[in-house]
Amino acid sequence: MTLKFGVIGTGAIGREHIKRITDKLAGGKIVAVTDVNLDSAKQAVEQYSLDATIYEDDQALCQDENVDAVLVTSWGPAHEQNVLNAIEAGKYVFCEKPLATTAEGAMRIVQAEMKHGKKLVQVGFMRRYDPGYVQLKNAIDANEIGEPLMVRCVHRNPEVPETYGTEMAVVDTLVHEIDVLHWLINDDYKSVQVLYPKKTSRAHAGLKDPQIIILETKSGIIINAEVFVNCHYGYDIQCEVIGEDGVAYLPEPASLVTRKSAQLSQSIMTDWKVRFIDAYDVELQDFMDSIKQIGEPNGPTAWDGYIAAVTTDACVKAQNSGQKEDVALEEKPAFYDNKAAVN
Ligand code: NAI
Ligand code: NAD
Ligand code: ISE
Repeated sequence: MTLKFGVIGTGAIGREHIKRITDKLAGGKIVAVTDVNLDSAKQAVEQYSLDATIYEDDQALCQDENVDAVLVTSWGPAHEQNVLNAIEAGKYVFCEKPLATTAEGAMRIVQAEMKHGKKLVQVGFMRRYDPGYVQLKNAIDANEIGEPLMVRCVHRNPEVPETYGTEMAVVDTLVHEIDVLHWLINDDYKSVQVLYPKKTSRAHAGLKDPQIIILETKSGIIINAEVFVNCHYGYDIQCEVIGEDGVAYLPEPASLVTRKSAQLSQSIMTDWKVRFIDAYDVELQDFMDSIKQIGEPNGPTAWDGYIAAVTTDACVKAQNSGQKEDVALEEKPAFYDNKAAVN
């Protein structure tokens, strides 16, 4: 069985996912596309020689009977309505992060999915599929470093466009750490505080960069996360978990080491598309395979999207108040307790 996708948003990551579903992964096909910029949708169809219907809006795309699953790769503020339209049409939906830009928005999706009665939604938190993070999680779960006490992490981008504002540092960028870290250390967030170090001269006027975000978990683990999106030198993701018995590091991506002209060197990646390329492949393949095998997606759920949104809301509040802010989650509904296993 081929899973037929309708794509909402044919920008940077929309095209990356179209390409991998069309050329690389097994069992999926793009049959419909839309973008608020219709020219972009038309270009994507031409670029990848797709046999796909171009729709004027997301609602019409979701209602297409030929579409089994909707891929949401529009910009963040559009995701909530895109996903609600897909659920309304009873379609599976793979939504790039963030699921919604507010906790209330994410909760509306959770409620719509529960009302539908079956899991339809997977959120694009691809780091859970990255081999390095999986190794780190296995080490923590196997108690190799003892109880985790502290985490230090770094999320650096070489540069960002003028449209990237201070809030996006948490809603668009830190959201990856927010999702992967609570999964990694099996704990929930309790509070968050944001500090602003000296601003880089490379950040535009409306952006505070870098930022330090301090998250505390319910068991007392302190996470110190740096977001620095004009670091200039590369795309650099680091994570170090300090436990009672030892320390575990996220492996650096494999890279050739050279010795030349009295220098020992290794290159650093510059592009998110390349840094997590395997994880994007595996997450989308898993989405397709689990729908075929167990009738529902098996990856990060709408509830994970809700946890991320509550936490980013608290981070935005902390950005503005300068104070420690609470992360207040609703009780997890039983609907999200049982994770079906892929055979
Ligand atoms: P982009 O700006 O290149 O593309 C977004 C596209 O969506 C544009 O073509 C825009 O015209 C279209 N669009 C916006 N609103 C729309 C709407 N309401 N209906 C239909 N089309 C709409 O952005 P990019 O970089 O592709 O990011 C898209 C999403 O993917 C974002 O949510 C971003 O957070 C996420 N993303 C995730 C990454 C990851 O590592 N998982 C990496 C990059 C982006
Ligand atoms: P982009 O700006 O390149 O593309 C977004 C596209 O969506 C644009 O073509 C835009 O016209 C279209 N669009 C916006 N609103 C729309 C709407 N309501 N309906 C239809 N189309 C709409 O952005 P991008 O870099 O591709 O990012 C898109 C999403 O992917 C963002 O949510 C971003 O956070 C996420 N993203 C995730 C990762 C990741 O590592 N998982 C990486 C990059 C982007
Ligand atoms: C982008 O949307 C992503 O998701 C990238 O992974 C992240 O590094 C970047 O900061 C975001 O803007």
